[in-house]
Amino acid sequence: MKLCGFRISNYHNKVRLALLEKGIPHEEDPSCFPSQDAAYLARSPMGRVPFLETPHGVICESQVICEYLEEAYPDNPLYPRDPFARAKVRELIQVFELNVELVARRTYPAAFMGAPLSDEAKAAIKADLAKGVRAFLQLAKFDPFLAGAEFTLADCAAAMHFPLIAAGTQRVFGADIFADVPQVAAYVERIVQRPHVARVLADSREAFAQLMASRRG
Ligand SMILES: N[C@@H](CCC(=O)N[C@@H](CS)C(=O)NCC(=O)O)C(=O)O
Repeated sequence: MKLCGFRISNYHNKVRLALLEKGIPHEEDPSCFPSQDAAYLARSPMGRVPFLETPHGVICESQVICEYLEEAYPDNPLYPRDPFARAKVRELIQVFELNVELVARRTYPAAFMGAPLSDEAKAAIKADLAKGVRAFLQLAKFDPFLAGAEFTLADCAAAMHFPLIAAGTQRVFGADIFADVPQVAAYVERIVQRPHVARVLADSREAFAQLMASRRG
């Protein structure tokens, strides 16, 4: 089993964290970067990271990969047993990723690569984010984990997405979109106490610093 991607990617890190939390032996190829080359597209049809090489073939899409891991490796579960509770965790992940992370993602080229972003585009992102954040906060429990009493895949996703969303929106709007939500700051402080979360985030920061240094050089 090989996780292919790069450690700056929050979606790569979400899967890496799930692998570590579940204790699944794996290799990592942290040198795969998004590409539209035919050879890369054969492994990752949208040319994105992450993808997982398994003995049976390749799987892309972080959530699908995590669902596969959960089914193929039932030990150390990252979903509750009860079907309704499982659905609520999936709902939380999907609402967060589709309506918050994917919307905040529209700030990343401007925030991290100096790309232009018009005032109209900024206003549209802000309006879409307001809807997504409201929906997400309606569902999130923070008690103490995102979906309630147990650490779940929702935490694997959120623990990796929050820092990037914070950095992107801070740089583009001058304030983290969650700045006025104290439950989020408290949650982030709490979740980094978990050794695997701390390790994956530290590796991500190191990879980001290396990328910046290589660009300067
Ligand atoms: N829905 C995908 C999103 C993955 C994604 O957006 N990956 C980014 C890096 S964090 C990427 O490869 N971007 C390049 C592109 O979209 O062409 C997943 O969950 O795996």
